[in-house]
Amino acid sequence: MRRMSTQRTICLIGIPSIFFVTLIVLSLQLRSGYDTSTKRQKLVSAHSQVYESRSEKIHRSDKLHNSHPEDLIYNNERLVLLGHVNTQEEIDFKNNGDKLYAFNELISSRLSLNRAVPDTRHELCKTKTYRKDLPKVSVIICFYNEAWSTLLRTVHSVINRSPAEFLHEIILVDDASELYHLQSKLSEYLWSLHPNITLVRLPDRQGLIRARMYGAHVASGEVLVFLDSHCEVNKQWLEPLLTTVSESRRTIAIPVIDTIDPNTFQYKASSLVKGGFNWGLHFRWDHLPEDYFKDEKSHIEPIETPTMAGGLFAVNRQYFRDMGEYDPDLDTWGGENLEISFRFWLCGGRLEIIPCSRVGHIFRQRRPYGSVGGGEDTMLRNSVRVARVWLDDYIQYFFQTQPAAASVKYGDISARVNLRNRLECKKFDWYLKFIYPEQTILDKHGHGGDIKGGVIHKYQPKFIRSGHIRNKELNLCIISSEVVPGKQSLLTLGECDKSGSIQRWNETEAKELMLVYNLCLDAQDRPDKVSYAKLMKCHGNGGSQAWVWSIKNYI
Ligand code: UD2
Ligand code: MN
Repeated sequence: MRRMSTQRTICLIGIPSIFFVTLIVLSLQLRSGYDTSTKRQKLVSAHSQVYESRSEKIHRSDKLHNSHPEDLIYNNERLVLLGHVNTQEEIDFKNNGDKLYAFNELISSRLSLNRAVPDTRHELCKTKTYRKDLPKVSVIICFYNEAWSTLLRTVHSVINRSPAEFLHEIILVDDASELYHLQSKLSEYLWSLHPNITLVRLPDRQGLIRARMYGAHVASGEVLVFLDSHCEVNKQWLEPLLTTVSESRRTIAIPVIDTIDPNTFQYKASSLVKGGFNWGLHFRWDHLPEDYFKDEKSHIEPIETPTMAGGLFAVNRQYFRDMGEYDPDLDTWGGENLEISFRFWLCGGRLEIIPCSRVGHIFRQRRPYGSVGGGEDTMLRNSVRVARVWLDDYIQYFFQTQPAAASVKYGDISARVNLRNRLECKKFDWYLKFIYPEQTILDKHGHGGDIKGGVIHKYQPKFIRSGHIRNKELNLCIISSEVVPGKQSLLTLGECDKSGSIQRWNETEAKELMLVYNLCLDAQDRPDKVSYAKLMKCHGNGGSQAWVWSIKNYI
């Protein structure tokens, strides 16, 4: 198998330059009237030119690695070695990467664009065979100021690991990036890489939601697959997704999202979980009921999921269009994943996670870019639009959880309300009863209760005890800065204060230390081997979030 994919890669790169990269500049704008911040644009491009000249040399080392397609560097020890910095140039490069991308670009740029990743599928997946007449796919990757190495590794992995007969085209949508390396150098590179790559440059930044819609309008494959611009698809990732969408045109097929560590670039398997949400309309992962895996086969069967994380999925192109694509008035980032999930379930579609399809994604701890036009974070306004169109009376729980939402100006939602009527969608009550019965309703104090009539098998983290985490000798406690959505919280040692919620930790049965719902203490590996702890979304997989008590003293 390995040899076959090696040959394919070399052969694609070796074909002469009769390939064309279609450079499309779309002048059409879905929404007009916002101004791009030219000041910021100038700043960023001036910065990126300096950055580019410094980084040229380091990028050159890519070429060396690339001479070994399917390079086997995924062992963590070797990744740690790759993270070493010796010169000032390398230190600057790393610091710039942290700032611009919120991941360790130094390691990434030293890794092969064709690196192999561990095959994280269940053993039963490996014996599965797929039809030869699956539909053709347009893979759409939107990006804004993405690092060279991660963007291109996404593209390389798609080319290397997708059967050529199903890969109709790859569409890259540049959401008006300002970084220098994404200008002419990128189109030149793509020109020589694959015959069917289209690069769409948006004249003004649109945000990821409208950028995806542009991509979908340019696409001509029967099926669309969306990916973020910092992914690595795994072995046989495409066939299971295409099988699901071709057998059931109304189903959105979602791969299991494996984790690429933003600090070490280690590729880690994720366990099988479902998508859910809380009443603040934040996406969350929910555990499957304990008895779910009684039968071995359940490790490879599609899993119905109430919501999806948003970035990675396959859908029939025409059905996506008929179902109203996305709300084009959702800005920059956030909310569209719950909107499309609610809409598909309520209006005749469905969402399934396909365990045999795995795609790695860099989960970073902060978003390194601001909103389109430089305004506030868009998540709340986007969520208000979603809530007002879809939640019916349950919107009270959203307002109860997010009081600031009540006064947010959310624009005109009539087109989406009309869509809901036109598609004859069900009431939100139905979704809660039949698709997300695990969801709880809130009492007036904001505590959860059961949805009447639903089957309750929700993963409720069971708290064993709760309290401070105190260093006895120093008499100091672990304290988090105020938890603000979208912002990394700082953990420090400080004076113990019994009343302080930012220092009250809940120990769960799964050995997590949870601060507020869904935020857990997570052990981070650093290339220099000094581990430290951070507050991260609870992933429920144990590992870096499982803490054991010991009486040993560590120095
Ligand atoms: C998650 C999703 C993401 C999206 C988001 C909610 C996964 C793995 N990722 O956030 O796809 O659904 O939740 O909105 O499920 N981008 C643009 N223009 C912009 C900003 C971003 O094109 O103005 C691109 C960006 O380069 C990336 C993609 O959109 O390829 C998603 O952005 P992200 O990676 O910052 O979002 P993430 O993974 O935190
Ligand atoms: Mn992402």
